[in-house]
Amino acid sequence: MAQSLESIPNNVDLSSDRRLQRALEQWQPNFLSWWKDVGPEGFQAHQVYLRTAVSVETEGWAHFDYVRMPEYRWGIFLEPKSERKIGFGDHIGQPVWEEVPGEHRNALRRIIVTQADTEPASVEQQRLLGRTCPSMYDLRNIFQVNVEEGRHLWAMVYLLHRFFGRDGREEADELLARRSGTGDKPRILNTFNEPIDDWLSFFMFAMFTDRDGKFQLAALAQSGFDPLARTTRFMLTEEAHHLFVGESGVDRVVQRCAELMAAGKDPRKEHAVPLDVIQRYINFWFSLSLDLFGGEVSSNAADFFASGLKGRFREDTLEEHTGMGQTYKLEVPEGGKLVEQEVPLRNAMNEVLRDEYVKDCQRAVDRWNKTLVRAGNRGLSLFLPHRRFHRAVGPCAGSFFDLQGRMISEAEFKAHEAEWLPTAEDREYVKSLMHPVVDPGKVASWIAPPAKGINGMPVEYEYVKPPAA
Ligand code: BYC
Repeated sequence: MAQSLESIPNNVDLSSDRRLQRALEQWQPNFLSWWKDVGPEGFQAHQVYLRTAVSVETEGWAHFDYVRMPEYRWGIFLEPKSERKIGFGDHIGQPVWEEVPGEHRNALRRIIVTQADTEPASVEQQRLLGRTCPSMYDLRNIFQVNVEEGRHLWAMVYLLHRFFGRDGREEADELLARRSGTGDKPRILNTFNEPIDDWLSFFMFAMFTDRDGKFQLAALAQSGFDPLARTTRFMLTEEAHHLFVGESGVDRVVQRCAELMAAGKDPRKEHAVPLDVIQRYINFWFSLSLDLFGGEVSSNAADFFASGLKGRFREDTLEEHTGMGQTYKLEVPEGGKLVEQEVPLRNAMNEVLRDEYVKDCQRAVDRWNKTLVRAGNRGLSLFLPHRRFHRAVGPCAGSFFDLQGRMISEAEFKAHEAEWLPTAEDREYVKSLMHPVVDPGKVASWIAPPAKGINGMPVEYEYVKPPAA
């Protein structure tokens, strides 16, 4: 029996809108059966020490307790209304919209559906990982991420049901019908169809792909469509934990490798991940995640900005908000070489957001490099490949570049591919390390223990309890 809607925490006064309530009541059991079918496999009856958002107030959004995942209270939260004005684009200074303006309906629906689609996709991608967790702490963390992606899906489905009538309801149903990685009904964006079948990939995904989520949500948090802005602002508070899981997860893999190297040992012989394999995983997941920002020059992006639907990262802190009369310089491949192009700034909004993303990724890589040095390794470092490397979206797709972004021939790329991107052997080796470690406080051979536990609990706390016999 599905939970009654009244038991779903919400601050949108659901019970006062009977039509909406009925529509969501019809969607809810389908969500739960989707969760049971393609959510975390083998752990649906376990008791997991989870954070549940019960309100948007500081003390309400981080309530910790043991929960069985299908009973997690997926709530609908929007930050409170304020007297905001549209902060950028052609409608700058006008009051924000509380309803969808007819002329922006299609664009908004498309943005919301694209955002929404990534949430269930990531749960599907990660569904088998519980079986090979490197520690109980990590097991709990992946489940936390999974239930919150489920909540983010609820957040977007609420917007579709509330503001897009029948079309919105159909889109909400489609969100449960598509499946990551399938040929006939794949997820919308390419990265969300990639398999994630080992924990190094999961940490890379949470580091690089979830970080696209941070920047896209931050751009939507500026939206002139206020319900979207208020929803995404609250989602960002949860997103921070996902990024922590990714960044610190990779850091612990680097730390284990670094400590072994500093002790004169071969990480491979000690069942850890060698540095060159870590680098190839970075190259792969960073380049894949760069694609999620869309093409470098995009009329969609220009339209989204002009119409006030999607701003820049921290738009409210910038000095100029129309993007008019300004240009952006970039190098694109043309006729077999790179040529400099100067495009109107509005058309480069995807690239502007990607710039912020790259800076944030570099900060995390700098931290991993400090970990290498702290363990006693000099002269070794990890790095981000150039943003032209291994792209499948935008003008660089179809051309070949090395890690420094130099244009090369396909033959040259092929000759170096095994140095630059994970090989079948790398993937097999990483998979061979994936044995479950579930004794509280113990960790797998390939990763350092976490620095501290969750919510003030010790690292050896029993974060996941098996179902009662
Ligand atoms: N894969 O004008 P263009 C997250 C399509 S992650 C496949 O260059 P645009 C999360 C594009 O749709 C954040 N197709 O790009 C993370 C268009 O198609 P049409 C998710 C792609 O439209 C981890 C064509 O190529 N949120 O939250 O300016 C776990 C030309 O497009 C891709 C959002 O994405 C791709 N990678 O920008 C859980 C925010 N890229 O028109 C969650 C909403 C582009 O030819 N989405 N295309 O049919 C958007 O703002 C935009 O749709 C995009 C693309 C930034 C994705």
